[in-house]
Amino acid sequence: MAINLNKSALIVVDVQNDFLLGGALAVANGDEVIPVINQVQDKFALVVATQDWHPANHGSFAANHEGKKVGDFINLKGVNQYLWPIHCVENSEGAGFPKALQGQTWNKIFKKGTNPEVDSYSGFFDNGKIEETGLSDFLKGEGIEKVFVTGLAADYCVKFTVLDALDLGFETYLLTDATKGVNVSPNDTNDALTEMEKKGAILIQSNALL
Ligand code: VGL
Ligand code: ZN
Repeated sequence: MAINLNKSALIVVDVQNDFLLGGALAVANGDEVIPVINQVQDKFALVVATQDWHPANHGSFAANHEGKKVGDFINLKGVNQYLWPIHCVENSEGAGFPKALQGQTWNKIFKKGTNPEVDSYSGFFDNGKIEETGLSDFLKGEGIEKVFVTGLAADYCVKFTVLDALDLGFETYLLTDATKGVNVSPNDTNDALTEMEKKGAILIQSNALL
């Protein structure tokens, strides 16, 4: 079964050093997505990436809240916010893309999480749905109707990117072998896959595109 990639874009979510082996918020086996993305991206006329890009004073960092530790929750401007270790600080090595990931041909990179007062899991909107990153308008302006989502983390930024893509009217695919989850709780990635599928995402393996 060949999937028609006309009017399709690949979205590479947050494949950044801090989410990879040795990084500040390493996703178990996260590095395994790199060769899969490198291989599959050649099939797409349009490839975009998102980049978690936080100022040092970002409200999602436990270290920025006295008496709080990683894994605690706070109310951040009305949004229940899980507190993370310091990660993907703007212009840091950890916020960069790994050398092994071939990003030379990407059409555009969308930074997110730049506002210290709100986190931004989705590549489309912040978690308060106040501001857009510009990704939706860019894709629609390019005539894109289908998106294929890859990257990290399956249970956070990938999940919310997929759910928003569906809300925005894109036919949305998740490449299951091109994503890995954080699993703050052991079943989070499985639950995320189920939630995405229930909402209408089509789960495929990358070899369906090769
Ligand atoms: C992410 C937690 C915090 C992600 C970003 O890219 O999934 N997760 N910031
Ligand atoms: Zn982040």
